[in-house]
Amino acid sequence: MTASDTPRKLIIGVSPRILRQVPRELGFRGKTLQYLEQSVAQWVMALDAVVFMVPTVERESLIRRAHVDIPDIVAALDGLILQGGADIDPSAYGEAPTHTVGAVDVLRDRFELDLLRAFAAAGKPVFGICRGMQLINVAFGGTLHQDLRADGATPASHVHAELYDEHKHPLRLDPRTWIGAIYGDTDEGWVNSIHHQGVKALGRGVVAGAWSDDGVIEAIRVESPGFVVGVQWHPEFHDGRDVDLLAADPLMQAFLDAAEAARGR
Ligand SMILES: [Mn+2]
Repeated sequence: MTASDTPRKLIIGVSPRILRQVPRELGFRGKTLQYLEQSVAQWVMALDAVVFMVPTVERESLIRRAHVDIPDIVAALDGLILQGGADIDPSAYGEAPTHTVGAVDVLRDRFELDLLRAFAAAGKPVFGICRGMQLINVAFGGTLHQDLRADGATPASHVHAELYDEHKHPLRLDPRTWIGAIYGDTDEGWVNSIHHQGVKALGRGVVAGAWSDDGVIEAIRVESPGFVVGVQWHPEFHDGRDVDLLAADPLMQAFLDAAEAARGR
């Protein structure tokens, strides 16, 4: 057996967060940063896949003239992870923003929507984390609560500034769904919670599979061939230190298994 007989490792793309107002002490005066919080990348690599960051292509910029575009990115990768981050501009789901919406980034919204639709159309898996899950719902025509509490969706807070990723709540899983199957030996658990928005109306063919104890949708899957899924919590922060929290690796393994299956087709 030679090196060429060894199948190459899966290559997973992660879309970056964008920082347009860079703190002075970091330098980069007047520049925009696209960045990756390392936990996501470390989580993927721990399960033996290669991770590349996929910088946002700004349509009006010089990069566009280099003719690198969505199909080139889809062709180069076996799967896509959409990270958490800023609120989605409500115009993406046909609403006017209320005062509860935080900073938005329309360019990132547009790029990630195009990217995820292209991966889904190519039959390559997409895994959305927090904002990424919300974006999947929006991509298929769903809507969001611009703020869960202000909308009256729940009296409980799904975000806690001081506790940050130590803020958690119980989760109920539907055993008949993909997420229920992953955690087959239990239909409940705990997850962290670092979000103030959430799914309102589900998109076309989007199915919920997990809910918080106060009824907020916490996991979805697009009901189509392929594997387009999202979770509202941040599994990349479930590092085993809090034994109450659902193990993260079964989720990532399911995503990588889907990427391997898609590669074989
Ligand atoms: Mn939550």
